[in-house]
Amino acid sequence: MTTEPGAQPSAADLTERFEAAGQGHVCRYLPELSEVERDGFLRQLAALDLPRLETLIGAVLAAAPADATGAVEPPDLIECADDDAGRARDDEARAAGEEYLAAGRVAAFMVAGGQGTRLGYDGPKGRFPVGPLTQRSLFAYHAQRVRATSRRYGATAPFYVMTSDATHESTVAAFGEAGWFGLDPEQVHFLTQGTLPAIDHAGRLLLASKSSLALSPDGHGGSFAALSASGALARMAAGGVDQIFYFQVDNPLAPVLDPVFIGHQVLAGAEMSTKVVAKTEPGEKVGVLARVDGRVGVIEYSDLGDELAQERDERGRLRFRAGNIAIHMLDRAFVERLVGGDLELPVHRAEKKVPCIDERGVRVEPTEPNAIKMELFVFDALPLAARTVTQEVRREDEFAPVKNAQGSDSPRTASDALADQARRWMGAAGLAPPRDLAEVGPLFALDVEEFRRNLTERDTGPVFDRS
Ligand code: UD2
Repeated sequence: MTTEPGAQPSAADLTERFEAAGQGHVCRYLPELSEVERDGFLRQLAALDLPRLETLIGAVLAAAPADATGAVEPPDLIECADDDAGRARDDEARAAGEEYLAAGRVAAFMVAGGQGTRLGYDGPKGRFPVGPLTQRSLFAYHAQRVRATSRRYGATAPFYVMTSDATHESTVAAFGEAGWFGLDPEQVHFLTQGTLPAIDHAGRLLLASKSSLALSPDGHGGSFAALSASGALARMAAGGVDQIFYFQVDNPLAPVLDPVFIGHQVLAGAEMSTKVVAKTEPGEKVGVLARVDGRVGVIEYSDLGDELAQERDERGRLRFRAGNIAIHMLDRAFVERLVGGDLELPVHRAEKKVPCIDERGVRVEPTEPNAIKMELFVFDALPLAARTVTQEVRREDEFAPVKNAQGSDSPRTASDALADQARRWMGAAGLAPPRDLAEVGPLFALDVEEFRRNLTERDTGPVFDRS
């Protein structure tokens, strides 16, 4: 949401520009501000790309929430391997992915800019402890997987971490305090996503104070612009990285840098790929992958409509069961094409309570939603990709998100999923799983085969770890 730095326009210039855009009210308090406040605010205003903002506001005000219409079909799926043919297909993909990893051609990219409001945790979500026995944090799981993969393939995989203004400092601090989780600090790159202003229902920008706009992170779809603006894409290109493994900080089971997924993407020559799990029931709150008018995309659960959500195929499975777990492969050249062209992702609206300054200069703490926040979603790039792959995986192996403080998708359910996985691996390796908790650290094993291979007589559990 920023323009190229240049000479700072004057207060009069900016006031004129904002008035012309119907947003002159934001300049109302300029005469009351101290010099320092005024300078800061003018810089904030000058950084806004007003023409783009006008387009986004027009689009978000026009967008009527509607059920999916038109030709909606399930996507082609690479289903979970449950026979020899499926296993051979995945083995071929694994070999291709491993080649990419050994050649250092894949970066891990974690998005961690969300404010985690639903979790009610005071700090970046990634600090949250979820290890069933060691209290290992979300950050530690992900970073250790990057480290273990780099070690396994003898090539350093760069680890890009996207933060927002709200999470940046605390995220960098968490990595520092943890000694970079054993990673080489040179391997880790932080980038901060952009912001979008909150507006009222008439499309007017809201002021958080007399000298600041109410801004919030621009959604995970902001990651494309952030990868470009931060220089990450250029760094990747210079370092020979041409594939990006995208995942969310909130899922401790995310198999970061999974060679099979990388392989499916590169063997298909796909520009963007997605992992999905079978939805547990029609009402489950995950977006589903679908083909809309022939193009693959994600339909948010709130937009699918009851009828489609309930439909079953000839085997009795939900027709639209491909639940998006927000793990994607991105071809670097595709991201460059997205940010280099005029392709603008659609903007989504969220009704929120945003404290602000009213017309009389009085601070309002709303009790009802008073504002629209605008957000971009990463999966809206799918229909823009020339080719995509959708790979179905087992939920118990790859998806246990931490969203809520309690109940479903909570730290408790994530921790239980990690313990269940550890017990399953123990059983598969011929060890008697304990009745209660067990835990496998990523540096001990990234998958069940590695778990079996790495077991020695000393490893009796219930914690299996290496440094
Ligand atoms: C998302 C998907 C949903 C499903 C689910 C899987 C959307 C709108 N929906 O639901 O379809 O796939 O995840 O877990 O995405 N983030 C940023 N910057 C932002 C906003 C979010 O980095 O501005 C990160 C955030 O730190 C987190 C992830 O994106 O890692 C997901 O954000 P969320 O929890 O708001 O998404 P959610 O649960 O609505």
